[in-house]
Amino acid sequence: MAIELSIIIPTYNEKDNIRPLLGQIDAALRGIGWEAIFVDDDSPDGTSGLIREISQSDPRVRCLQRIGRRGLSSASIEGMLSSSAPYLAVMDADLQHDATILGKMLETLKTGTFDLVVGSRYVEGGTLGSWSSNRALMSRFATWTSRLVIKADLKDPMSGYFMLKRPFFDQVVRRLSGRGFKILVDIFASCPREVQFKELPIQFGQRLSGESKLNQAVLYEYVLLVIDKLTAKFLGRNKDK
Ligand SMILES: Nc1nc2c(ncn2[C@@H]2O[C@H](COP(=O)(O)OP(=O)(O)OP(=O)(O)O)[C@@H](O)[C@H]2O)c(=O)[nH]1
Ligand SMILES: [Mg+2]
Repeated sequence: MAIELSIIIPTYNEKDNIRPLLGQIDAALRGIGWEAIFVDDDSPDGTSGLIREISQSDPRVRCLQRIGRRGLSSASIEGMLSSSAPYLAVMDADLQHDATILGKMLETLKTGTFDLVVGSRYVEGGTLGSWSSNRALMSRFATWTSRLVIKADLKDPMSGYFMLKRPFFDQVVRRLSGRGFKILVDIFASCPREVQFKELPIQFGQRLSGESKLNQAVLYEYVLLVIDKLTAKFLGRNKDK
């Protein structure tokens, strides 16, 4: 079966989540040609070794191991660049992203004129799960700040779960900053035209295994991304004059 959809999954110390995640993807995408491209930043827990072991018996599974690098956005971009499928999805490895909507995301892209579909926690039917009020506040704050660089009325720009069409990716890829962990903000802020998008509700799951990588560095990198994009915006404007 031809590969129609590549699912890019950035990983850092997610060993125990890999097999359950592949099981969920497989169940969700019966009858669809898919592949999973894990982009692992040399996790000390041996995540890449396990993925390669699985690839031996399942050629739909691949591992792109990066050494001396970190960052979810650059991992996602490089994973997408390593695929030749017409549809590309990005999702977390920790089972927080509900794989059952992958089919619906694909269908939405195939039947509509959208460039991109987002799994959103902030549209009707979506939920945050059991986040602490601090964490929810931080996410709201980051979402609000993203308005500085994104014109679109995107309710969940912090989402790491989305699917897009390859021609759209090709259109934005050279403009991406690739900095930090918030690639959706990067994509929207880098697109030279209005992005045609749809948000589908997701119920954000609980991380069952492994540790969260959300820390101050993630916040710091996010602020740098916004500054980067703001600078580009102003420089671009000056050039137009
Ligand atoms: N390749 C790569 N993957 C990363 C890196 N940091 C995080 N990830 C992966 O990116 C995904 C999201 O990271 P999480 O730590 O789950 O971030 P989060 O979902 O915002 O935080 P929690 O809700 O606490 O889990 C997971 O699959 C991580 O393994 C990184 O530096 N490199
Ligand atoms: Mg997570």
